Amino acid sequence: MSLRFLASCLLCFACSAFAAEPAPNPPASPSIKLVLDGKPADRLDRAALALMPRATATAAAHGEQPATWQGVALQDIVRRTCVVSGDALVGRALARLVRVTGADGYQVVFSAAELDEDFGGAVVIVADSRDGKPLSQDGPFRLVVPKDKRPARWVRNVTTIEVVDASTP
Ligand SMILES: Nc1nc2c(c(=O)[nH]1)N[C@H]1C(S)=C(S)[C@@H](COP(=O)(O)O)O[C@H]1N2
Ligand SMILES: [Mo]
Repeated sequence: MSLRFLASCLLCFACSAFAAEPAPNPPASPSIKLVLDGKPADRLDRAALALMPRATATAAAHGEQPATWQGVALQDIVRRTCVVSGDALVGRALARLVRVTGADGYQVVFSAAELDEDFGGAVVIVADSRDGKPLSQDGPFRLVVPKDKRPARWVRNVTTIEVVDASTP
């Protein structure tokens, strides 16, 4: 066995060992976890939200100048989470809640009917941009509830949206 052959074998081994090293995962883009009745259903990142119908509202929190918020209607996200036959909200679905959680654990709820066009039809936006710019410290996702008299349900840093069956037997 020549020295050269041995050297090339060693080199090959070293290379394959190096190649076998798992590639570091690219950092996951921030996303919102969707949960249906306690079970993780989906994740929505910026790119996924950008593919959904866009919603816009002009609204101001706490004496700030009104801003133009853009994102996706919470109702569209709820519809995507609940795979229900037909669109009408009937039966037990009328006892559903939509719970939104922020990174600090802050939580608010809406009733499914409050958001549904056939009932309350409230405009609630999961915003990813403000005046044309991505959200910074309050984001990347923030709830905007233009018709609420106080901005307490404008959850900052939204991490989770859950659809919860709040009916009792
Ligand atoms: N994640 C998170 N979002 C939150 C809160 C909070 O404590 N945590 N406070 C709420 C309350 S009570 C208000 S009044 C508004 C304040 O929003 P602002 O800081 O843009 O004025 O944020 C809401 N969103
Ligand atoms: Mo508040």
